[in-house]
This record gives sequence, structure tokens and C-alpha cells, in this order.
Amino acid sequence: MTGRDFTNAVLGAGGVEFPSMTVRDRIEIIVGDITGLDVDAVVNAANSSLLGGGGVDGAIHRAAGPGLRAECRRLGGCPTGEARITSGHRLRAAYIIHAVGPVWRDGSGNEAALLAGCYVNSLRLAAQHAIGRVAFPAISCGIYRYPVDQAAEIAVRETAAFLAESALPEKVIFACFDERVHGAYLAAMRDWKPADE
Ligand code: AR6
Repeated sequence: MTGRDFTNAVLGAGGVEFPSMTVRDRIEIIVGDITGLDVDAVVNAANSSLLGGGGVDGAIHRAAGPGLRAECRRLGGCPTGEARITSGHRLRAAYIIHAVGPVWRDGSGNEAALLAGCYVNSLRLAAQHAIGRVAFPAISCGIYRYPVDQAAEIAVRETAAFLAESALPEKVIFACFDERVHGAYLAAMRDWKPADE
């Protein structure tokens, strides 16, 4: 911790400027099921139809109930690397942000940029909707077979860069479903360096 991260300084009551939390303080890495988290928004690792599937997508649709599928159907799909927002339906979270990650092939198909797009576009939607706490799963790291270490590095890098420029979302939680993914995120966070260092 450098103690000199004032990039998110805000004007407090009475117009006094005070530094908010550092970017590192605003990122939390946990092991757990994303569907039950007490956050304002959960991100879904969707497919471009947005109509549900297996993995975390299936779990979110099951927990949110049939109203989610009906709302998703009205969105008419989403290209890879982009994101769309719906209400949270029966989840505790008020919103669900549906991001479509790339299928991993060999890395030469623009996979890294598309995965980075998922994070940036999801965070942009969160900021636009004044979302305070948002939780991400490891997008593309399951059925889409993205190498977890590389995906975790992208997730941390893109999220940290976004938070350095934006007061919202206040907090990003990486919800890791197993210890392997958890370890990859902890390593990525440990190795991350702010751009000015
Ligand atoms: N909470 C948190 N993480 C979870 C949960 C959960 N409840 N369930 C699984 N994960 P995946 P993808 C983890 O396969 O690779 C669907 O069919 C999982 O262990 O859900 O982006 C979609 O419709 C892994 O680390 O998503 C698409 O067709 C991570 O979430 C396709 O799968 C992502 O795994 C998307 O594949």
C-alpha cells in the first residue's frame, strides 16, 4: 500500500476533500456462490443469446426465476465482449449484468481484448446505474475454457484501471467458485502494480 492513491478523492460534506479507499482496498476476492451474495449487482457469464445456459449462467437464472429469462428475451442478444443489464428479479442483488465472454481457442482470436471488454463494459454499466457493490464470476473460465491465470490477470488489471478513474462502483468482489480460481485471483492481485509505480 503506498498511501498516496488520491485518484478517487471526493468532496465530502462541507466541501472538504478527503482521499477515498485505494483501488486495492476496493477489490475483494472471495470463494463462494455468486447467486447468494449481498451486493447491488452480480455479473453473469452469459452467452450471446442471453437466454441462459449451464455454469454460473444456469445458477443465476435458477435463482432469479423465470422473469429474468423473459426480460433477457426482450434484449435480443449481446455480442461477445459486451454486456447488458437487467433487474435482479428474485436475487438479493437489484441488478444482473450479463457479460458475454469469449470461447478460448488458442489466444490468437482476440480473446484477451474480448475478455477485457467484458470487464470494462460491465463496470461502465455499473457506474451508469450508480451501483455500489458488484460481484464478478471468473468470466470464460468454465465451459469457455479460458486459462484461469491469464483471465484473472485481465480481470484484475482492467478492474483496477477502471476503479482508478471512477468512484463507482465503490467495491468489486471477485467471487471464485473453487480454490484453483481463488488462487489465480490472489496471485493476480499480488502481482498487480498501479500504473504510476
Ligand atoms: N458462483 C460463482 N462462480 C460460479 C458459479 C456460481 N454459482 N457457478 C460456476 N461458477 P461458466 P463461461 C464459475 O462455465 O466459461 C454457460 O452455459 C465456474 O467455476 O459458468 O463464461 C453460458 O450460457 C467458472 O470458474 O462460464 C455460456 O454458454 C466461472 O464461474 C457458457 O456457459 C465461469 O464458468 C459461458 O462459459
